[in-house]
Amino acid sequence: VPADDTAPIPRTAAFDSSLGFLRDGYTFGSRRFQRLGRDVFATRIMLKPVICMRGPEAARIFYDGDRFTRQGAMPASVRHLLQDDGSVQGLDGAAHRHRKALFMALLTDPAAIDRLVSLFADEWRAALPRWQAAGQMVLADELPALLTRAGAAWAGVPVGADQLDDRAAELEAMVANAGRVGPSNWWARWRRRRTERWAERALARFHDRGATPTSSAARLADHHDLDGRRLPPAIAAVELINLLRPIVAVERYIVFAALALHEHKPWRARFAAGDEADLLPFVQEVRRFYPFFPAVAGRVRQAFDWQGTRFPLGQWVLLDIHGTNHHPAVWAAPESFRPERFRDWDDDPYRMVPQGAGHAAETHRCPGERATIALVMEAVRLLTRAMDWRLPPQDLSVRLNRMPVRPASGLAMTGITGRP
Ligand code: MYR
Repeated sequence: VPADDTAPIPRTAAFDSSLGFLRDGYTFGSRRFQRLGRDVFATRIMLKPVICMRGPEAARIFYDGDRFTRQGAMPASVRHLLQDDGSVQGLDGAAHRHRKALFMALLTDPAAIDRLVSLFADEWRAALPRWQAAGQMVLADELPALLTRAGAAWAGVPVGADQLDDRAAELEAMVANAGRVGPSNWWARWRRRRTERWAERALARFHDRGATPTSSAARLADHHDLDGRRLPPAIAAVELINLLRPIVAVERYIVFAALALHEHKPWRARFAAGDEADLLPFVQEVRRFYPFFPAVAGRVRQAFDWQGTRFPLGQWVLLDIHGTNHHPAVWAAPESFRPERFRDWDDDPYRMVPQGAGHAAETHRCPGERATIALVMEAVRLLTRAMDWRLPPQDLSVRLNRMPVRPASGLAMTGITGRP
């Protein structure tokens, strides 16, 4: 909590924090906010001056009012796997809102979410006999294929059995390598080109059919930008990947939800008994508590003053998302897993920011949060009511210096039996 938030922004003792960022990972910001006694500090990463901030007020400044652009804010290693040139994440202002409206329409319609969830549950139930026959499986290894098939069918570009493993591995590699640099990142980028070619071919089928587009892919193929033109095929392909890749990334929340069920057995028993009163609070707490996206980055496109400091044009800024979700002045006992805290949740869009802050239609906040929550809720139902399982001894550690991270073992489950 800032003692005097008009005093100049403190600097880290280190001239450059690149090594600290690699070493501390998700806790990079929190450690320094704590040490410096402010929710904002200045340092350098990769020798570039950066201002890091956390908390609801910082989230509001970062997300609202068109102050920031994502152009030039992320290193190429992240950008090419998660965003790519010409995609909705890189647009600003009116052009962004127009393209974003399509994503909002596709991802927030309750019927569309229900359809995605039921396709996912079908995939899960179809895999169950195989898991049961094997007596074991690694949850993190199984989920990408389930989510890829469900997501692709939902989007209207079904993936056949012959293509499923490749597409699932490519989409998962984009997520897994987003925070890495060097050969594994280049490999994921190289593989991504295959996904892009597949997506372009899949979308080409929708052109010039004359019918009203209904599926998400068809609507993407038919989308017109503000200039009145259809998206170039390469951009439409990137946007199709922007629908599918994050659906596969939900795997990470599902793995953490399973870990939470294992570590907090009373919740598992309650959901198994069919008591869903706290299912949404449980999933919200999974999204708050476990590490997913560490921080979002922006560059100032409209200079402003905040916290006694000028944020000049071009200034590089990191909003610490994980740190905001664990802010000790915002959350009681932030390091405890307590779904109860979300029972009377006021939906404050600047406090709970696992997928960004503010209002998704106007900002770069994720448009797929409701779909994410619905998928994780369904996964918890399946994990507690459709099957029995246990976690044999394994390495469940969550290494906070790996971004993104999941439990080291990926959650190896044994004793799998389906329930009627
Ligand atoms: C998506 O596919 O767009 C959704 C989420 C993917 C989560 C990946 C987390 C990446 C870590 C990036 C490090 C950024 C450092 C500022």
